[in-house]
Amino acid sequence: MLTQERPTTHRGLLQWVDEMARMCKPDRIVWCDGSAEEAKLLTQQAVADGVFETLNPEKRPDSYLHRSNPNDVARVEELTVICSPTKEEAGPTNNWMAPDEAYRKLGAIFDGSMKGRTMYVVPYIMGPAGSPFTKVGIELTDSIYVALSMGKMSRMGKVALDRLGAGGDFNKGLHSVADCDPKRRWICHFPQDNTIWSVGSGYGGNALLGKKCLALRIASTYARREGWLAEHMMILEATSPEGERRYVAAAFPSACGKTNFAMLVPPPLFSGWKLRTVGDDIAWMRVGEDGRLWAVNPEFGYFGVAPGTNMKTNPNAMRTVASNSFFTNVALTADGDVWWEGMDGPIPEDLIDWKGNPWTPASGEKAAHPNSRFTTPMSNNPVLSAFADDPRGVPIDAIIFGGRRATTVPLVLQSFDWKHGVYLGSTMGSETTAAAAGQVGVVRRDPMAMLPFLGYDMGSYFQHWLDMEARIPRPPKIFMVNWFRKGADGRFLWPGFSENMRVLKWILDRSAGKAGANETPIGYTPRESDLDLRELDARKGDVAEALSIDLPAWTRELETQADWYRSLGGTLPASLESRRQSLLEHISRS
Ligand code: OXD
Ligand code: MN
Repeated sequence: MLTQERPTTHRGLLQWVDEMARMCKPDRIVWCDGSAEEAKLLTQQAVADGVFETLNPEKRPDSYLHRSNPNDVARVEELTVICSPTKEEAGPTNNWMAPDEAYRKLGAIFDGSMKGRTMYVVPYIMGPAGSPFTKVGIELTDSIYVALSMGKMSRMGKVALDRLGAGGDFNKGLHSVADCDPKRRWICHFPQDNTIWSVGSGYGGNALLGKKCLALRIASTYARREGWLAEHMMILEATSPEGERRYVAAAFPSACGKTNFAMLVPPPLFSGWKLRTVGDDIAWMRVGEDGRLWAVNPEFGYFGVAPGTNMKTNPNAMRTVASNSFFTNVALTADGDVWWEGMDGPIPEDLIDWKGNPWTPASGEKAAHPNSRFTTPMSNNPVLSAFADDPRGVPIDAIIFGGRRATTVPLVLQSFDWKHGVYLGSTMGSETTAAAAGQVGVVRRDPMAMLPFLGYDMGSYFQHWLDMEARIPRPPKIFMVNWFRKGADGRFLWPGFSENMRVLKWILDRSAGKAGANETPIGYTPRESDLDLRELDARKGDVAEALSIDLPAWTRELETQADWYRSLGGTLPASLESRRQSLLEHISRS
């Protein structure tokens, strides 16, 4: 129920809400309890305010379209800042601002920013209720869209205040869209204060503070201190026809098909396999009493990229968003449904584009913004793992790092050991998608897919990964995959999507010490005969090429990695640089 009563006796929380309200000066303060009744009332309010447009209930029940300010459609890495006490703690890959200066600068923007508006107090937990992994956050926001989205993306309301009790620790998140001016937009993190201040943007990645801000940037600093891992990884459950249940966690940079992999549908040959999603974006991993690495998905919903999602690339996502979902910056059909580029079937007539204007294919622009999104609770997912909500998490057998590389990186590679796996993760990269077919694109290094999401110094993060080895008596095996390798003519060598099951099976078998491999100077790769390629629709020679190791290309790759390592400064672990050098020597001897 919408209430102005204060449903907690936590003095620190009450004082902080008062203090922030004195600064932001909202007309009203509403404490969210996370009930279905409250979501209904807030949704009605959002429709009345024009924040949401109701979609056709016959086509898309219980679903709404939101159009953002056109200047506010994505994460803003250049305005995302780690405000640790020293610049060295933030490291060379993060923007840094002195904490005092950041509080002063953003305080001036927050001052009076909520006049005439409601401040929603949104208590939430990241992690399953009752789990030792779980962290509490409170987000104060003047955006009804954010308050409602937090109810889909996190376990929100009473459950969090119950967990917090009268004196527990919580993340203090303050958010205001303010005047949505890109010149007055900042996303600042204060790890030492367990605080996030985000102003000037309503976009999910900037404004749903539980996700990238808390579950990755702030949590990564806790993870380092407390000896666990907070990672930009999906978690997938795979049960074999014999009933053996295994788990993998996989990191891919944004827009490399992570959500698709998390909802993979096996091809007909593998129909005896059951694949289930535990998480699609974030994994928190701790060492369990059995010495294995156990993971939870701290989130409760998916905030996925809509364009390109269809019944071939991700049928389970299409089923997930069939109802009870929010859509941001997609196109609207004449009959009140949503549409985006890449959706199945012909392009509907009379579309309204993401900015609210009539659209035809001749318009010369995309109807849906390329970063348009769906927001949907994980309970909608028809292939949700029965263990997605398990407070203990799930035991991870394999960690997978993936990127988008037209050349050099083979379809799959297994590291020699944990340290070599950390080395692979630390150098992973993706080619810019603008790269012309067949040409070597510009590689952006995105270690462990964490470049935009790490809350501290990158070299120290690599050291933390190396240190974890001694803490995990039964560590997962580490792999690298590349679904995107191309032949000389620019064609993809591997069909991808469902067929990635074949690679997953090899990874699971290798983790269990079962499948064969070829030992190359840069790691283990399957021979064609080690993969189950029956019924695969691929041109002769393509798979062999996708698996091949091009040693001159690897020599160039290892040489360019030197620049990346040098850019990280003095905290880069020496063992990683010596591993790079020894791999180069290994190649030159082979
Ligand atoms: C995301 C991202 O939204 O990685 O998950 O950008
Ligand atoms: Mn992500």
